[in-house]
Amino acid sequence: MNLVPKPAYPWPGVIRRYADFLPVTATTPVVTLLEGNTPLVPAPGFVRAIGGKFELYLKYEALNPTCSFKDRGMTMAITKALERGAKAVVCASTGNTSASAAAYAARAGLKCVVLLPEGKIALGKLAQALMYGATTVSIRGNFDDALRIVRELGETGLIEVVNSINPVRIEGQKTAAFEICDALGDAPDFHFLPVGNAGNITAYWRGFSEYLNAGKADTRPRMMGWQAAGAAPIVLGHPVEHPETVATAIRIGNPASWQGALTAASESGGAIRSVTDEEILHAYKLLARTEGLMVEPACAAPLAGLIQAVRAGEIPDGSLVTATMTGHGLKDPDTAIRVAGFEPIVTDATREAVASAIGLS
Ligand code: AN7
Repeated sequence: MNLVPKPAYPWPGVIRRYADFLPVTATTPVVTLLEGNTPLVPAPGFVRAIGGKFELYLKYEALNPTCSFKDRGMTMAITKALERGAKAVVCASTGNTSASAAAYAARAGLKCVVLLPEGKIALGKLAQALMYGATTVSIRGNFDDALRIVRELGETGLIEVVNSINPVRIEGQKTAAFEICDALGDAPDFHFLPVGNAGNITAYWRGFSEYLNAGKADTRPRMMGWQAAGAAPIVLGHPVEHPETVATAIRIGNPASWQGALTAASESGGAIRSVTDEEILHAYKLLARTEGLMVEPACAAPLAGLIQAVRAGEIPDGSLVTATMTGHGLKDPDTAIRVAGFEPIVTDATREAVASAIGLS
């Protein structure tokens, strides 16, 4: 297979890096923004702050080209759409999928249509969809309504769906699990991540499983998936008609990959659980202040979950724990400014005034 990276690009993007594990051939027209290869950042300060005695590494997916993990799946979805000769793609989104689809479609020269729940999209994500030139439709409904409409549009055969109901999205996203194993030398003991439409937990479990089968890891982690309490259909065991949470990314009441999440949890000896918005916002701020990492609120769900698990004595001392930080904190500046807890101090433009304001005089 002639998928060898050009020397000018030390990191070739996830399709070329993991081609042996993906449904591509030498002639596949790869559309990439060189996504993947995101840092696995140690978080000892956060662990200390929550009273744990284990190692925690955060897969900081915020550093993908559109600042979320969606780019791993979208490089595959847009590549395969182009390979099949599609002219237009469509997705429903709580924000990050639309940002990613819009960017990769722009790069491929495809038309992109995104359906968003009106008023429930973080500001940065909306800015991305508009800037990349996607036809942006705000529907008077939630993500689940948007996904239903997208499925119906896809059935016309005139437009290609790039939500994670498109199986190649999951294929691309599993590469994050490969990278974690490559970085650590084996799989972790536990992996924590947020659950919305449940595509990512399905993808990680597939990735960890394929690496085990390929002899590239000796174990698989317990998969610990976290929903927001107001949008926790998998935990409750039934769809939620009106999901609500501050973590708008995971404001989803009827996840498409519901079964995949249940399989990941049960086969791995893990669990799908929920955390309240209050717990989410606490962990959101704690991470920023103990580690200098700003993530979007959805990423704080697994961190809040980790706090719960530590309190319950479920994380043995010395464990190796990883967690996916799925999206960048700058995507949702409104929430950050609203919950930060303080505002800029306004002073006259003199040394004396500033010194007095900061308590130096
Ligand atoms: C930051 O963009 O569903 O469980 O339409 O943006 O795989 O859905 C986003 C989901 C976690 C949940 N963290 O992942 C969308 C969308 C962030 C997210 C999730 C999302 P899945």
